[in-house]
Amino acid sequence: MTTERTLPTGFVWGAATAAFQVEGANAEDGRSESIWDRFCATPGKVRNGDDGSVACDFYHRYPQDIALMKELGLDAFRFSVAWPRIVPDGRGTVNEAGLDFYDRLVDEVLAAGIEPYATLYHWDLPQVLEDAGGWVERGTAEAFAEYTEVVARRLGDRVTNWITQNEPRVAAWLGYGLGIHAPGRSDLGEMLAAGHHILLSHGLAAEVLRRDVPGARVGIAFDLNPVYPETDSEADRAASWAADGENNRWFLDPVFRAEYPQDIVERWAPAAPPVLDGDMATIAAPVDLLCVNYYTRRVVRAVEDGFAEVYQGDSPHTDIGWEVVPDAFYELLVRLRDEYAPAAISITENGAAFEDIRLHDGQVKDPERQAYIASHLDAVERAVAAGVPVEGYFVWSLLDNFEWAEGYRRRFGIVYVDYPTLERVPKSSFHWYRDFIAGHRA
Ligand code: IFM
Repeated sequence: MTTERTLPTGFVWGAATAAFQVEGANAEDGRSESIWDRFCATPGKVRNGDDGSVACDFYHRYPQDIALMKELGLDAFRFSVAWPRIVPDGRGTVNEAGLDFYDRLVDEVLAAGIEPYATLYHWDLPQVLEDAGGWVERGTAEAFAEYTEVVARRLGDRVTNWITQNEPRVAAWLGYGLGIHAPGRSDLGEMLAAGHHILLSHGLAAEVLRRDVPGARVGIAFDLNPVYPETDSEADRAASWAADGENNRWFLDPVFRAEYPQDIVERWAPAAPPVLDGDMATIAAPVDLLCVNYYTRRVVRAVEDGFAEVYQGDSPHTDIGWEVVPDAFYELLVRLRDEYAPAAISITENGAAFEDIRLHDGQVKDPERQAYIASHLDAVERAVAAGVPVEGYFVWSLLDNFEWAEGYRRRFGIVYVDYPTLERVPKSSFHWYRDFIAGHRA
């Protein structure tokens, strides 16, 4: 690890959350049901039967959480807007009370001297739209553009940085292909349609933001998992390239090259994304920010019908079973610069789940999480030194929160949330991150 501080002045220090994972209050002020409310209510879908009805109660406790952000010395806070709060019917009538919440949130974040980064979709589709076909239908992308317009008109005078979609791969592959995330569908054709319409919705929303928010900076967040072959054999290298295509190139190529990767198109044929004339140009309109969510890599070997994941037994892993590989993060960032040349990169998520235990004195010590973040920040520093245009880093997450199908069992926060009381307890990684940021500023 480097010991010198090499990140440039002006580097953006942040922390991230997402609406469904922290807000709670899911029946308040006119919010409608989302696909995640429905999924949680479906027996056997979410560990322990957990749901988002209370979560961290961020909806009511956000002033306290902004005070914590201030104590950290953050430059920026990434949050997401819940579509079911803003347009409860998916299309049409706007719910002013929902907009008012984000209005207050943005004002208080700014009053704390922190820049808001707004994500427009972090997986909480209004259930009513899913009932009409969800992301498999092109109309959902159009509805997303309408919703974007409503949010942009209300917050655009104060929010400059916008992330249209968070992790389209997870939303489409896990939600429509594997059925392990909401809405729980498992069909290859539906998965490809959902993925395409989510990318299309990004392009349509970007047009709205550029039109309605002067000076808007627009980005899209991808979960990028660099893939490595188990051995140097030709078969394993081909398997690794295919896995990379499904995980990474399928999303990067449309946005940066206006095309889907041909090798994966062939692999999935006859299933195909429903591309209409003009879609790829809409998707590929230039973005200001490539937002990278990085947690781990994948190692694969060739098997008869493609590739299989190979568990790296000798490596350290986090509590959720993800291998800790900061060098893969560095290599990913260099590759993104070399192959896609984004104008700027922001690390909009990086962090680790570990099983935190509250000590008898009430404190939470999490040296493993601290080491994870430190080693990944070191990878960012090395990438910046190598000329990769990374402009910011958002730790995932500010708070322990609802980890989707894993419920509340997995803790990613640098602030511990005692769920029975909702008390916030800054972990030792919180204090370390605060000092690290201050050290860089100094
Ligand atoms: O909690 C999630 C987040 O919502 C999206 N990116 C990955 C995180 C950890 O799984």
